[in-house]
Amino acid sequence: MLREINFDGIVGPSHNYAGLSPGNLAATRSAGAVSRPRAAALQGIAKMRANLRLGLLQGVLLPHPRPDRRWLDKLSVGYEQAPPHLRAQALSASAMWAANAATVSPAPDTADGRCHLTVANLLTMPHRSHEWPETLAQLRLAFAHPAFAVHPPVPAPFGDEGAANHLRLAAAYDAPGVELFVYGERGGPFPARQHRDASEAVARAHRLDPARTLFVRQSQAAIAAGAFHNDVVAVANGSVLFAHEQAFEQRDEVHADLRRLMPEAAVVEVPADRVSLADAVSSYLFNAQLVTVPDGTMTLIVPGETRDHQRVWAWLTGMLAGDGPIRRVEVVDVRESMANGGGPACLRLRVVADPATIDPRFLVDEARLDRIADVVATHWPEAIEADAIGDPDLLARIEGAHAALLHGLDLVELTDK
Ligand code: SUG
Repeated sequence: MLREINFDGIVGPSHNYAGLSPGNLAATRSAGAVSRPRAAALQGIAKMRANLRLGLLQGVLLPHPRPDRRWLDKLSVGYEQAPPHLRAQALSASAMWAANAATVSPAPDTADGRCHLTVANLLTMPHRSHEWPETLAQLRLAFAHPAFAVHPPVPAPFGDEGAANHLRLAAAYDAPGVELFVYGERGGPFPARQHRDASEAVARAHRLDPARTLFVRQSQAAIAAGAFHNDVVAVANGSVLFAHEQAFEQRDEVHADLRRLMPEAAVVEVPADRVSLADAVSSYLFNAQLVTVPDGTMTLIVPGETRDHQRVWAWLTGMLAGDGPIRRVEVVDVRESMANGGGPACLRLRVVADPATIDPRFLVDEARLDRIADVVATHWPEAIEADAIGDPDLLARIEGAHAALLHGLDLVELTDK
C-alpha cells in the first residue's frame, strides 16, 4: 500500500553559520554566530519523534562526510591549505535540508508506474553544489527496489533545488496527482535558484503526463522578500494548496489551472494584508509540514517562530476557528536550523511509496531514533564558533562523529561511495 514517508535530514556534526546563501535572509543574519550542532540534531530528532506520535511514517537521510575532501581534491587543494571561503563551503552541513535532496514523483503520476526521484544539482550556491554525489549514493541505496527510478541530476547550467520547488496535489496517495513545478526569475538582488529548463527536464525524466503537470513562475516579489525556495511561501498536501497570496507571479492562472485539473482542489490562501511576505519569511509560516494523520485530520506542523509572531499566530488561530480543511496546528522547535533558513518542511523529503520497498536502514522508529540520539549526544560538538573551522581537533571530532553514526545505523558501506 502506498503511504507518505517523510525522510528527514539528520543535522550533521559540522552545522555552523557561515552566511553562505545570499537571498536567504536568516542565514545572512546568522553569519558568524555560534552554532550548536548537538542541540540542532536533537531538535531534528524531537521533530521526528513528534511526527511518529502523530502516526506518521518516518525515514532519515544521513549527514554527508564533512569537510568534503573529494570536492576539495577536484579543486586541487587540501582543507588545511584552502582559503577561508572554500573551507566554509566544504564544511557546510547543508545536506540536512532534505527538501533539496531530490524531486519525487510518486508511482501513480508516472507512465511506467514507478516512483521517480531526480537528485537536485543545487548548483546556484557553491556550498550546496557538491551535495549531489553523496545524496545520489544514499538514494540509490534507500530506493534500490525496482519500484523506484533514481535519476542523476540535471546538468549545469540549469539550477535545480528539488522538492522545495515542487508541489503535488492528489485526492489520495494512490490516485494520479497534479504536479506543480515552481521556477524562478531573479528577484531584486537575489538569484533564482530553480530554472524552468531544469523543472521541465525533471518532469520529462519522471515520465509525467504533460496534461497534469504545471510549470508555475514564482513571484519576483517573493524572491526579493527572501523566499529563496517556493516552500517558504507555499505547501500542498492531499487536495489542499496552502499558499501566500503573492507566492506565484500569475496567481489567478495557477488557481484556475489547478481547479480545471482537479475540481476538488482547495486553496487556503493567506492574504498579504493579513500576513505580508516579510511576515511569512520571518516566521516561516508556510515552511510547514502539511500532513494527513491516520484519523484523516489535516495537520500543519509549524516552527515555534510562528507563535512568536503576532500577526501570523492571529491568522493561524483564526484559520482553526473557521471551517477550512486544515484542522490542527502542531508547533515544533527547530531553532538551530531556522537560523540558517531551514524550517520543518526544509528538513524533510516526502516520498509516497510502499514502505516495504524501502531499505529499512533508512526508516526509523523510536528505538532507532534513540540510537541516533545516543550517537549525537556522545559525538556531536556542542558548539562551533565562527573562527574554529580551521581547528584540527574540531575537524577530527566532526569526522569521527560521522563515522560513528554510519556504524550505529549499519550504513558503513556509504563511506566508500
Ligand atoms: O539553501 N541554508 C539553506 C537553507 C535551505 C532551506 N531549504 C528549503 N527551503 N527547502 C539554503 O539557503 C545556509 C548555510 C550557511 O550559510 O552556513 C544554507 O545553506
